[in-house]
Amino acid sequence: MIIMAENLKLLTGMCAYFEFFANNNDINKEEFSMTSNKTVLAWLDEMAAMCTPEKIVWIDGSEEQLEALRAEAVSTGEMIKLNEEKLPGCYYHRTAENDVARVEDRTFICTPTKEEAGPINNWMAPDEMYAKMKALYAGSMAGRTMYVIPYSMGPVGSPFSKIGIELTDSIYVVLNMAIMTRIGKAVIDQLGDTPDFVKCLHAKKDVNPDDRYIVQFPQDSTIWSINSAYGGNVLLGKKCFALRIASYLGMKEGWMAEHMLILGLENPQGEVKYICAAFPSACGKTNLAMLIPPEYLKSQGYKVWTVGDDISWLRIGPDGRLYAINPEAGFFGVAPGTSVKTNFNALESTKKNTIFTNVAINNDDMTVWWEGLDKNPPVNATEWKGAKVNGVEYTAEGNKLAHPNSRFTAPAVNCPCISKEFENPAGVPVEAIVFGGRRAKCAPLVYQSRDWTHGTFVGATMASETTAAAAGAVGVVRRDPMAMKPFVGYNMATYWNHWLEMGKKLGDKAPKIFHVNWFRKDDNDNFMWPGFGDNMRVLLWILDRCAGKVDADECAIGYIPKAEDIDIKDLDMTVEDVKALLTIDNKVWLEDVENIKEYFAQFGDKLPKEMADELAKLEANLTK
Ligand code: GTP
Ligand code: SPV
Ligand code: MN
Repeated sequence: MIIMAENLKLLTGMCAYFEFFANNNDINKEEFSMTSNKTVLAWLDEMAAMCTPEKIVWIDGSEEQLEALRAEAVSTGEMIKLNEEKLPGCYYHRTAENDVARVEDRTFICTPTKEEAGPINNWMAPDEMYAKMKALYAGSMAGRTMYVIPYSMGPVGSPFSKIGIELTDSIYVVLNMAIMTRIGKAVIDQLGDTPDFVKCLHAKKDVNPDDRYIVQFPQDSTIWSINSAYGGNVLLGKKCFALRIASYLGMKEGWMAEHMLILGLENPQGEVKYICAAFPSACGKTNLAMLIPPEYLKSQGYKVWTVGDDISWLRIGPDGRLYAINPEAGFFGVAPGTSVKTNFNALESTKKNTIFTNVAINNDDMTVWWEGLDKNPPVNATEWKGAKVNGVEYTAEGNKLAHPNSRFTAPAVNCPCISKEFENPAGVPVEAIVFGGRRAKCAPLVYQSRDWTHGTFVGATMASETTAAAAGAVGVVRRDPMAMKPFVGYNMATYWNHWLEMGKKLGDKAPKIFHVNWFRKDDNDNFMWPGFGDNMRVLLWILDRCAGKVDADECAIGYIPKAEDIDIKDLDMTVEDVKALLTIDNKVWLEDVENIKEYFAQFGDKLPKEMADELAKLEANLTK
């Protein structure tokens, strides 16, 4: 066995592989593993005995090892190397046609009781789910390699950070995790001998959608995923850990894990204020986080710095204020709609060391294309499902070359506007929290909540049209509290209560809470607000409110800007247009109130009294 191991080391170019063969008791496992942590090794043994991989490879995070894996993935066709001059270090990956988005109907929160998971999560008793999944995992990695990825969510060693270990049989997952998280030897060394890590198991198996399960066991800090090879279903550090498991840990430990971007807005005096914003999937977090201000503001010296584009972990700092870190190290961003004009910084971030999933390939020069990149689809194209087509004719017929949820996985360090606080282990102080969604009608461009409790209600009653980020119908309005509907790891009503508790601890140091809607439409179905970089105009109003620099009108739903306080300089808009964006149609809002009543009813007596009181207040205000 030792000889075989030696050969393998040679084969992999003498790189720092740490490996041992499963089911092989005659070798000293510790010698080939990166740790002597007994909890880790016992768990690894148990998982290997169940999945029976041919071999086990520890991921040490070295560039040599990752490069060898890229070469292997290219040799098997799992990834395609893109143009090294135009897109250095970039690769293409295509997933199965039935495996292109998160699967919410197959995602489970397995708490001991159904009540702990709450009415809007799928639930099964842990024992039952473990038994069901063990049968699926049995022998699932036969003839394959199990990779062991130690990873840290948050800077290694930060008091905010948490460690996970993902076992996976997919090189695509390893390479994505290497971009999205901090991985390797430094992480396992940080873990030391403690049992304090999240146990993550992923087997690609045969990507059979009927046996696909994405399962969180919050009480066991365990995540099991099987029969998918797509993004959020399998990059277990992301939604599964950093939101579902972490939201549960946060509730227990007094902090928060939220589906929020973090941006720093710098004014011409060089002061930077930080804003967190929660929008549902594919509703503009990456875009807002990397915003480029309109020309006239840019020339005055306004800038936006990106701390995070998807997830925030928030803790109360020594000064009593709320501090945020981005637990991730990369962006798993929506490709369609990303262009030089809409999101220059995101596009720049994808120019090197990026993995593209389910976009189209331009075969002439081995670069990538997606709808909205520019108006020139490649003639000699391969569409996302793998067929060679004339891209001009194909798109002219109304077909899409890239999947609507096609994505790029790009290292955060590539981003031209990455914040200098990105690695700060203490995080950044949060001035404002912004909720938002896609609402064609109803929600105004922006409004401010009266206080933290009302702000919690505003978050709890968020609704948005569904997008291609999750499998299922697109464009259907659904309630998505705090943009956490698919990501809360316990009872949503208990989660609202946790928000209220955090508010009590923060007291008058609590960030101010706002709601925005970039997606309001006129009667001709056109967006009424230009969006993208011009969203800066709304952010400035928000920060002025936080600083007490601008008045507002109190109305039924909270504080609304005076129309002339939203700066429309250089825009093809009038104050009347802004007024239209700020109108509140009581009839539409009262319909929403009825819907919220029904929605709240399912939480029974778990619903915090404050939420019921706020709803009654809203209804009274609207009927006054
Ligand atoms: P996830 O990664 O799924 O969490 O998505 P996200 O919230 O980061 O959304 P993203 O910024 O990737 O935007 C999703 C889609 O919304 C893209 O097609 C964008 O072009 C579009 N979008 C973003 N911001 C705006 C805006 O201000 N106005 C309009 N009309 N569209 C926007
Ligand atoms: C989202 O859907 O909110 C995403 C993409 O950020 S995924 O990682 O697939 O969840
Ligand atoms: Mn997201």
